[in-house]
Amino acid sequence: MKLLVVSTPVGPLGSGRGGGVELTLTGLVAGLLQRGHELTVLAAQGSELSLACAGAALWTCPGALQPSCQHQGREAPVTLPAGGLLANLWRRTLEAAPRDRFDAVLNLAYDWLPFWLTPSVAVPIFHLVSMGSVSRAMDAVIIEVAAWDQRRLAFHTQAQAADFSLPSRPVVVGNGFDLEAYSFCAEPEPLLGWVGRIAPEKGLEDAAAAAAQLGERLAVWGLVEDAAYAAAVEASVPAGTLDWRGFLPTAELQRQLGRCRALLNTPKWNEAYGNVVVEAMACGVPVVAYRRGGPGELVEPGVNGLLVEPDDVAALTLAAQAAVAVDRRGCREWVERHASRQAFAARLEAWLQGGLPPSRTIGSQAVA
Ligand code: HBI
Repeated sequence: MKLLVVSTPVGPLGSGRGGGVELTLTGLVAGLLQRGHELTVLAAQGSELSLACAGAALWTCPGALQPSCQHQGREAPVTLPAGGLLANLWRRTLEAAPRDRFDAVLNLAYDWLPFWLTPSVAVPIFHLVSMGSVSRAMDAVIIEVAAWDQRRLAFHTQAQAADFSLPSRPVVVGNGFDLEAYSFCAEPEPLLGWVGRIAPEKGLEDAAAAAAQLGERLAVWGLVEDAAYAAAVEASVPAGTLDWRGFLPTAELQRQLGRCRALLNTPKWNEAYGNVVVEAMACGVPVVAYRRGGPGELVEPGVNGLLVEPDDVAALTLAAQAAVAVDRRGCREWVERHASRQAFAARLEAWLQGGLPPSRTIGSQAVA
């Protein structure tokens, strides 16, 4: 298939502002390229594609970055900044799709406009929904597409899809990672880890409290999206408990993350998937997570980590101690079975081809 992948308008690829969706885009582009599809990526000016995506064309667009939607509140109206990147991305998409004869457009933005356009344009637009329910405006437009043709939607986990009242069983595609990029570490240091955008919905304060309770250090990796929140968490535990490591590219992150004896994952919201959970397991690091959202579905107690009742810091602390009993090789093997790039791309291909009218080109030959 000839596919146009449209990225998130919150920031350029490679900046970390897109959060998990940047990793998802890299995985799906590289995976679909490996399966012989022809890909073009449309993203914000200043975007860079990783080496694994070198076979894809990269088109970029200028424009004012879209405000991140998960901090706007459930009743927030849809915003479209003047000279906005989102509008530019979709003007470019609607012009290029028929002209360059793309078989399908794959949207990764969690924004109103591309969902709203879907039933009204000839080119098949598919959406890999990147978050759970965040606002009434987004819920409404996602459900509108589902009512029109739910084959155009895919979700990362059942827990995420369950946020939306969908007419039929959701397509769940998980996620996919380049496992060669993650090296297994058999002998960890006495270090706990936490990875994610530093923002309230990620619940860093609970992991900090558990580490302080155990008298252990907690290494923290991620873009500080909310500085006031980060400062408040720092002040909530004894000095030296938190070891702030910043936002690192995958190669460096996995090298450091692999040394942790466990990752604490403390989402306060319905985390759609939990990339960091799989990245840790890929390095052999067991994950102690709240039984919530995607991580609640990805962690198999005793196999690749432990699950804890949400927001129960005392239970999180006990489980963080018990995590030493989880076999590190078993964590890596779980990822190889469920979250490789190849497995993800196969699920994506099945989803896209299942939603296309049979007459469109499948693979490189036109079919009758
Ligand atoms: N906000 N408006 C908007 N659009 C997005 O695509 C978006 C977002 N916030 C966060 C986000 N995407 C990604 O971090 C998701 O993968 C979570």
